[in-house]
Amino acid sequence: MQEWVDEAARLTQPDSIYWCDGSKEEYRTFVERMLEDGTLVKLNEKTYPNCYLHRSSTNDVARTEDLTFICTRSKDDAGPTNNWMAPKDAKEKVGRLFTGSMKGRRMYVIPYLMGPVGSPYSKVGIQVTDSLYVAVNMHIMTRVGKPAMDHLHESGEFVPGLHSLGDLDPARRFILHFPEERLIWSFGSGYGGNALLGKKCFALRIASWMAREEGWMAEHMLILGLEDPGGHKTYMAAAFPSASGKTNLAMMVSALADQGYKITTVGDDIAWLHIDGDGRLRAINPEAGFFGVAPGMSSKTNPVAMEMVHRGTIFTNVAMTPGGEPWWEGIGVDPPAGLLDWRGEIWKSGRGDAAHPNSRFTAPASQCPSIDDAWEDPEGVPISAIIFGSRRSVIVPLVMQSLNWEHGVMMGAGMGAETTAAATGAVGVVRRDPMAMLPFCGYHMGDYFNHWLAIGRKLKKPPLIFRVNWFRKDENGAFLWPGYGENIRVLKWILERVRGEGEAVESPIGYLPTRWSIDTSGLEISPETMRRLTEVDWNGWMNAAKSMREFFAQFGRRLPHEVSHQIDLLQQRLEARGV
Ligand code: GTP
Ligand code: SPV
Ligand code: MN
Repeated sequence: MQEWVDEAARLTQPDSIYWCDGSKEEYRTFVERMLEDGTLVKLNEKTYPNCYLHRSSTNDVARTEDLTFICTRSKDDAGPTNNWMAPKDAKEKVGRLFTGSMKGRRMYVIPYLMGPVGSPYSKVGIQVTDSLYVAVNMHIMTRVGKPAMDHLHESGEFVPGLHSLGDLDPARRFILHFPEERLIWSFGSGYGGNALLGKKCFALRIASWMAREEGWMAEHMLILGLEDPGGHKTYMAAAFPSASGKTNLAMMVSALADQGYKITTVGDDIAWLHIDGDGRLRAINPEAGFFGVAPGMSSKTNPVAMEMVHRGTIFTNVAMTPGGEPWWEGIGVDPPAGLLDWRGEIWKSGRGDAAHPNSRFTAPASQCPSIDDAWEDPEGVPISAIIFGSRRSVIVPLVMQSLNWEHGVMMGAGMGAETTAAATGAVGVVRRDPMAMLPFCGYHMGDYFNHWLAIGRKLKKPPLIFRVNWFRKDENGAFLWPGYGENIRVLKWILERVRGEGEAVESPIGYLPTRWSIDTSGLEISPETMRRLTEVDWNGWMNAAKSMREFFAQFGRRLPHEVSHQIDLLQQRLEARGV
């Protein structure tokens, strides 16, 4: 580790090197320094104690998928859905940018642990960075210092990550992964998934590669516990693309609380899944905090997260009221006069969003009111259902269940999703986003589907696989389903299916809930709306099947035959129904 840090310092030439210990005192010192130089603004101490606002550079506000590369020796190993550079070329090109990039700056060395202390599934990363903002965010998002060093003494393994802000020019921004070396290089961005290297770079891209080699899975999934009226808990994991509802589902306040259905939170973004001795899938949350989307969050939609972010939280690119409180679209109160937008300028209505659509909060998981008792269990929690979901304004029903594991893998692999502000580029465009991993799979997607199939074969008690869609719209563009806390009604049906109870009809696309099997008690929703939510657009599905087939074709020989077979079966079932 010392050798690697020395090497990084020789390349980037910082004025000094500081080794982070992860202590509260260190966090306070870093915050003080950033308040002095303006990197952070202190928020209202009475209503938001120990909360700060950071405004990032205006061209550095989201992940940049076009500047993200998988650098494998063979291009084919990165697959057709990843950007690729040869490792040697990447190191030459970006090595030039790193050369002397920390001159006049301090290098922070951050040893961090991904996963619970004492877990056989946890892994160590070392990030060096010249950004204090990154350092304090890593403090919240991971376990920095002693937990990492202790684990390192046992395992002797770590994933190094070199990060420098450079001049934040997107023309000189590169997010590079060398999975064969288990190495990360990130240059020219200070934002979220580009810069907090434990998150998407390590826990998904590098970890997905390690997971395939070692026989486990690294997935873009929340983990939640669903407690029934008898107090029995069932854990579920759900993969939704960025900004598509994971944090909200994981922290939902159940609309069926009076019946005794309750949600607890294990994780909101990433799951590492292993097969246990009984042949069940178990999940740990490798993170220690939440980097969540602010817009749309209110005491109505997500009271748990609202309570969580009222102390000890860092806000990035939200708006600020004259009283020093954070503000965003959908917070539930009108924008006050004198509101400063995310750039720090006086906001006027009609001038676009006050908070950036991808503005975020960073808060410790331990502070989450709904945190699950077992969230740091070294063995993880057993998973009974896997749920795929995405934004689809048409075609995809509120919920359906796959016919079996292979059908479920095809369902996830062919998932269509409308893009969001979490990455740069157009918003609302439909693309295929397999298992919500399109931007995060560190290897060839065809091999990734194969890995899912292989895991399925090894499981004695495989979780059931479902597809959900909270985002179907009517002809006026309004959401048909109320969403948020009402999503418990869908989870209740999923739980019943897991127990072999809930009613369903078999259809060409999977098992659908029967007319009355989704509990709508106490919800004002017309039978007509419910019918539309669960209605199947058969022609739409036939077209979707064709579009999936085209998408899968790019994987060539590496596409598992099981997946093409499942598409054949889907088309045959649709045809047999006269579509
Ligand atoms: P990442 O952190 O980018 O991975 O996002 P995420 O999947 O955790 O998404 P999050 O829960 O933060 O939600 C993103 C946006 O979707 C927010 O603006 C939410 O208010 C909105 N949203 C979440 N759940 C629902 C829902 O059930 N219905 C509707 N209409 N919107 C929702
Ligand atoms: C996502 O984009 O899926 C996120 C935010 O969770 S980031 O950390 O920027 O990747
Ligand atoms: Mn995410």
